[in-house]
Amino acid sequence: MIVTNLGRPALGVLLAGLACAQAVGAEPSIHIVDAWARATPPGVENGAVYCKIQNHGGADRLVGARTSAARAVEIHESVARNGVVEMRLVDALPLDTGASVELAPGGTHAMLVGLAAPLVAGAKIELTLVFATAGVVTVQVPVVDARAPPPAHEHEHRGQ
Ligand SMILES: [Cu+2]
Repeated sequence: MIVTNLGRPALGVLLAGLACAQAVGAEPSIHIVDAWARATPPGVENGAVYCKIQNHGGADRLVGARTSAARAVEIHESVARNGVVEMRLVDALPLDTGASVELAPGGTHAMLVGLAAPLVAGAKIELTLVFATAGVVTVQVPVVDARAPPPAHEHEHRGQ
């Protein structure tokens, strides 16, 4: 009798174990770590998100991003030219096998274009990154009041 009574719970545990194994197997090969967004003062239209993208899978490409916090998300790289830092739109950010690519102030960043509201320190926004192979990866991004403000010219070169 005792064996019979334990039958169903034991099966349940077994199935739970299988489901867990599947979840681990389906874990995305792309990891996003240390994500943060710079807090923005009222009236500023654009924001920026920084993070590290770690690719534990095969060669891949970051091909897009979106967030409910802004009208659009563009991948930009900052390029110094004639002593002036300009931003350039990146269609696709290549990620070699095993690569760790850092999006950081003064370099490549995810630009939030047309903020729905100012980014307030302490808040969190959700950012979805789209990879050609790994698919969609969504991360929670804390908004940080960065101590060092970016150079005033950092984001003033669109359309030139
Ligand atoms: Cu930018």
